[in-house]
Amino acid sequence: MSFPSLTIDPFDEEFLSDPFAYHDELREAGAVVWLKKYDCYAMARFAEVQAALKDWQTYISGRGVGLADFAREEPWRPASLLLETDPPLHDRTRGLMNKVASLASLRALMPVWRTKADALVAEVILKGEIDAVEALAEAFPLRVFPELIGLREEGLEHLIPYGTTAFNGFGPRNRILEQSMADAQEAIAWVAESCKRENLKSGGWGMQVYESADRGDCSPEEAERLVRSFLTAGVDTTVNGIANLIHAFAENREEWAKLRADPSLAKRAIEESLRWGGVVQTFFRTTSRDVATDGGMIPEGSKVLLFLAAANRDPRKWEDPDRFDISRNAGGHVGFGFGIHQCLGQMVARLEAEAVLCALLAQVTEIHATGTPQRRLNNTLYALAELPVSLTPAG
Ligand code: OVM
Repeated sequence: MSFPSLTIDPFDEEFLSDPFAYHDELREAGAVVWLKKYDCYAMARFAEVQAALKDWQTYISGRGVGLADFAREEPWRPASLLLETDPPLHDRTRGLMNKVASLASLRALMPVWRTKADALVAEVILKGEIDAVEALAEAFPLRVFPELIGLREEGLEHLIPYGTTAFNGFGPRNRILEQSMADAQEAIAWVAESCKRENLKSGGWGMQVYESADRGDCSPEEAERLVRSFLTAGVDTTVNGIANLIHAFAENREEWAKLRADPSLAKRAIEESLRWGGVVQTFFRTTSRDVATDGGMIPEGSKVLLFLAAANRDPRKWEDPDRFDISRNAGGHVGFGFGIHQCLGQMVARLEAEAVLCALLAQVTEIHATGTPQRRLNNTLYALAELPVSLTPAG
């Protein structure tokens, strides 16, 4: 074994509670390292992570993007037709989903989302001290996303627990995964039902996937599985993205003042929060061949853990990387991944964040922490359980 071998467990509770404390060690150890505990390779530097994400022929997704190798073990649910596939199948499914999840259909919704965010912030601001996770980060996506997809109203409380479990599912079968699986049985059944055509409203993105199937782009069975991708990837991610954004400003009050002085920085601020926050910490790939690297050879069929969040704070790429600085151009971060699998819903995520941020800008002069933020440990997401803040009303 020619690669540096580390005993570090990126899925243990200590690591997951404060992953950034360990990223330096991973990046400094080498461009490619060996993780003894899981018999897998890992990359944490920006250049290598980005290159691996780009090289989808070598670093494939079809054997799963979690620790489990689908060539050796059954996935816990039927594989995603987007996330856990390679071309040519991936290109077909991604192509039809790109048309459904178009920027054009989102543009029309933006004024509606802005009005809803304004109303939510107006409600919340009256309460003084709040938990921003529940009051804003969870509440806002749940007010807009189900409608976007065209979900039935009953059972929406299952969306977050389902996403939580799916993201835990990319890690090892540790206590975190076992517990969330046990908790999510009802949510899993509800999501499966919700993906069926008869449970989707016309006009929503869900039904549009079935209409794409009607045109011959995919089978009805594939449509059902593709709708599941929206439900899996679309909620716990944006919830934590918004929580992270508020957290960033609560911890860096001078940045909030800077944004208030120049609201045209809002888009930059969101991008910077995506770089800095590390909401999606990691994804795996599997090597399709022996790969020669400077440090040695990675054999075919190896799992490689890519640390997106570590890449986004790599000092080789970013100046003063741990600083949340809304003046910086964070463009090119890999928080949404890179290459053919780059997040399909990234514009939904950005527009949700923008709606909330603009509502806060209009109504709030100061955001400050009133307690210690609590983490919710997840094998993939750097998630917040609780974010106590007080919002000072404007005027
Ligand atoms: C999916 C999917 C896509 C992206 C992320 C994700 C749980 C799932 O297609 O099901 O995370």
